[in-house]
Amino acid sequence: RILITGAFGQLGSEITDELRTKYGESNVVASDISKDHPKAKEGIFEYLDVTDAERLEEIVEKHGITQIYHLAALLSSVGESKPQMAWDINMNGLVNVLEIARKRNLDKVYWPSSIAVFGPDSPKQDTPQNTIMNPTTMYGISKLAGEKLCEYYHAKFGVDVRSIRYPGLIGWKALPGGGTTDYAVDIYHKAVNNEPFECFLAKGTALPMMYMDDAVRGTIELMEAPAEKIKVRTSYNFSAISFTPEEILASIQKIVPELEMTHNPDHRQGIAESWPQSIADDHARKDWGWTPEFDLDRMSEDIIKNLREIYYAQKEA
Ligand code: VAH
Repeated sequence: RILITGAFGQLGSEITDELRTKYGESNVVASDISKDHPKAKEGIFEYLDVTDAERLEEIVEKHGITQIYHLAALLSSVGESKPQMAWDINMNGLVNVLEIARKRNLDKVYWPSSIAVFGPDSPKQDTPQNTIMNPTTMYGISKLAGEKLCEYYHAKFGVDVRSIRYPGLIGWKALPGGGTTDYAVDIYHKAVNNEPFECFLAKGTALPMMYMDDAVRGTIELMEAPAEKIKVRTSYNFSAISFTPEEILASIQKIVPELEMTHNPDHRQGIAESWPQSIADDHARKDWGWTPEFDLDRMSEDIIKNLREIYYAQKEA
């Protein structure tokens, strides 16, 4: 049975739905720190603050958990406003999950890392799997430390923990929670509501990005791969597309020509500039057959189609 932490977050919402569809609702336990979320009524739910090791053990025991998808964390932008809390949640949450996996010999653990583990002196284009990594955000520091901790728990205790360095994830089912790539979700909502879009990043700021459908599929493919294929036990580089704000604008304008964008860079500009512009994911492709399916235009078509249905349904309601 699978436990998901951070199940109501941007990624958690989508992975929870997919795992319930794939393995059956009774085999997936969603947990989150927000109790009164509408998704708490869909399937099995447990309140969990991942820094509470006892509560985590109680849930694992009660439900006979054999796998944990540990998605609870503070992202890059919100992490810079509360760096001590970001370290506490991101690191102690992970320690608690790895410890329970070790003590109870769980089958597998999934834990997301990020391209935020790279810093200003990492190569900007086609950033390789192994290179200079001097992150300048607390989020990136916690992810880099987390990768080393995962590698240690696998080498020393045999914990089968697997990880992916996600680029910016873009989906329509759930809103993002405090990241630097959130602008690329917000722009679609403005497009379908015929509102002007103000971008918090400057023109020309390219970042690695991926459609949520690709990220969810790739994550589950990694978790279902035979253990002997997983050669990277820090975290796999993962890539699909890379674009600037004006490139995603142009893609959306093919469907919503009247969409307009202005720029008003804020503190997230500095974070974005410290990150790579594109990622080389040859190890994921070679070790477990990763291939993305969505390019920018196909992603735009899919998101706008789905958001229009949602907003239309809301107007009719
Ligand atoms: C963030 N969406 O912006 C996350 C992600 C690469 C970006 O880690 O913090």
